[in-house]
Amino acid sequence: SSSSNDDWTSLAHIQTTALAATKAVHAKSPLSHNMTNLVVQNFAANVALAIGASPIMSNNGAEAPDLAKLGGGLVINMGTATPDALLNHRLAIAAYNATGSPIVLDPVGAGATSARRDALAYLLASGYFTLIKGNEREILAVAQASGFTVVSKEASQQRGVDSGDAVYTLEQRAYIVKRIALRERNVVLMTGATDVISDGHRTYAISNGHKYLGLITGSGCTLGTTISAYMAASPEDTFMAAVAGILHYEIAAEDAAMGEDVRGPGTFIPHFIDALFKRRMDVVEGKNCEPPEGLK
Ligand code: ATP
Ligand code: TZP
Ligand code: MG
Ligand code: MG
Repeated sequence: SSSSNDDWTSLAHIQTTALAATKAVHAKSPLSHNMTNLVVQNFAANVALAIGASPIMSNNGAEAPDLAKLGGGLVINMGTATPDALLNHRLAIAAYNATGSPIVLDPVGAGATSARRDALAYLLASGYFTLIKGNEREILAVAQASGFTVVSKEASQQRGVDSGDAVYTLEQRAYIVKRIALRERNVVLMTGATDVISDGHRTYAISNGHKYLGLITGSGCTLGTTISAYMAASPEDTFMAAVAGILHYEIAAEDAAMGEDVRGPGTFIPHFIDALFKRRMDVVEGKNCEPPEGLK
């Protein structure tokens, strides 16, 4: 149930690669350097630990050159960014680009205000992002910032950090992420009930996850943290690393939501951390690793 590509060989390959990537995060415990918003700091650190990564929340650009040498990944999340924060982000982007380590950009709320649109333009002009992720409105803001005219202004106006109802069809979403990825020569992920991810050549739709992820704050941000660790641990194919991170995250959400004690978004959160950890240990021990339904 995880891919638009129903070719058996491809799905088997995705499954094998995803399991190997989960094991790589466990084995390498990569640094996940988060320059993130004030809302999700603690949640993101706990998600990183649960999947086997080593989190550091550091917003000081001056220490980025040292951290960038440690083989980890960086998250630039502009959820509560200020002008001062953007200067630190630019220093960190330069440091990670210099070592070639991966960077995730999450332009939170980029479609909501002109200050956020300016911040996005500033960040995009600051260096190369290995992966750009966001909800529909945020990725539309990225498309506009990179000069595409496929997007109408009304469609991209965002209220706060939440995306609202989906505006585009799955095919249109796939087209948008593919076009941006080809232009930026990176990986682009548009999240939602169905996530669409592309490196310009491969484009997958992933419909795992649970509606509770849409009802808690920080699920998009902590997916970015997860992907940063996955890309750092499996740098040979950052697209497949990101797919693997999404599958780990969303299968864990499904498992957590099934818990008897889960009665809503509040009780979901601690069970989700547990399920992220359990999914990791199951994969490491070769348990519960059945391929997606389409494989049978
Ligand atoms: P928004 O603020 O618009 O909710 P976000 O940055 O929180 O955006 P989401 O689009 O909610 O990001 O995606 C975060 C994670 O939650 C992704 O893994 C996504 O697949 C998952 N998710 C969100 N809503 C649902 C849903 N209704 N069903 C399944 N998974 C979902
Ligand atoms: N306000 C500024 S950042 C933030 C809020 C509520 C968190 C957004 O988290 P997510 O992961 O995009 O839902
Ligand atoms: Mg959400
Ligand atoms: Mg978000």
